[in-house]
Amino acid sequence: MAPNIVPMDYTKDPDVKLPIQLIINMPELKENPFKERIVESFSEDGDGNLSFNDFVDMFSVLSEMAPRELKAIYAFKIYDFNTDNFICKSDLEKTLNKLTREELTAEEITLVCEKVIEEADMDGDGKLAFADFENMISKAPDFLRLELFLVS
Ligand SMILES: [Ca+2]
Ligand SMILES: [Ca+2]
Repeated sequence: MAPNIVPMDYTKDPDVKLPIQLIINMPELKENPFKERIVESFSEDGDGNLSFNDFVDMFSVLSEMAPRELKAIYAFKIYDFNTDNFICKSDLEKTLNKLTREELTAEEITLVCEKVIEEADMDGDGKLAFADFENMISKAPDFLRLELFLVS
């Protein structure tokens, strides 16, 4: 997986971090509208730089072979733009804008978000906790298909 981008001595020095700018420009991620969020979600130090282990985790979750439950956990993190552990209306609007590559109008996005939250929000607090999110992806599995955006 992009061995040309990993420095030759990388595996010998596990403390080396791959900077986010390098990763989001990899051919596998370059066209992905969620690339910054994906990398940030796998970054243990939280600033978007990846250790070798983070890097390997990222590609295993993005692969088609990844277990559904693992994909769900990371999809939730990726779509939670403001990292408050809930997917609120503004997170969902950003997600839908990216998923639809900004082909919908602002009004259409708002309508879809309201409908999705209304249907998925089981405890009625107006935002989606992980359990609500699982409910949502059981109805709209496309939200889980992170590999859709991987350019191979
Ligand atoms: Ca959030
Ligand atoms: Ca809720």
